[in-house]
Amino acid sequence: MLSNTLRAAALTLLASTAFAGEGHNHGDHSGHGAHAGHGEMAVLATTDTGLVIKDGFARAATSVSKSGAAFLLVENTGDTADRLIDASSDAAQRVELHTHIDNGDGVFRMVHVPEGFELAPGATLKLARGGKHVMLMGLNAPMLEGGEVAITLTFERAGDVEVMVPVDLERGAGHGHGGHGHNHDS
Ligand SMILES: [Cu+2]
Repeated sequence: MLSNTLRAAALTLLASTAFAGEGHNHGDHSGHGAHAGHGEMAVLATTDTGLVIKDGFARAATSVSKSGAAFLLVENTGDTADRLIDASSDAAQRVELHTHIDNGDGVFRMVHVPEGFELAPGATLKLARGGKHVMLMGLNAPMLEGGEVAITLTFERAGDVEVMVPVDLERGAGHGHGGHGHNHDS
């Protein structure tokens, strides 16, 4: 794990923006905050089976956060169903597929989804703030603006697909957000 740590540190050291922060939570209690502000629909990877992985980004609430999350879209342009069943990354000690569920009282709670997310033919799986996401627990290095996180997505049918996801700390933070995480300097 040490070499992983060094690698992750090297990646994130590419970022030059320093920012102060407080708290260490995942930051997404308020749910429907995912209005993409300045997203390009960059394609990160495609598979022979017709999956198109695009529009990804990763974030953590602060520079001292112990965890972060990654978000992206997976479009199934093929004619066979698939399923996103796992994710892994050297950037964190533990990586899980998560979603948010509403307890019924308006409070959203993150839960691990071990069975993963279905990908019907023609459907687009959306991992977005306030909803499904790749959870990165125990970050090996701070997640800094301008950095990148390598994430391997495991699909039931298409197998492992590695994507490089840019760190974007501001994305989706402008609307319906709980109020934490507005700590960037610029
Ligand atoms: Cu989570």
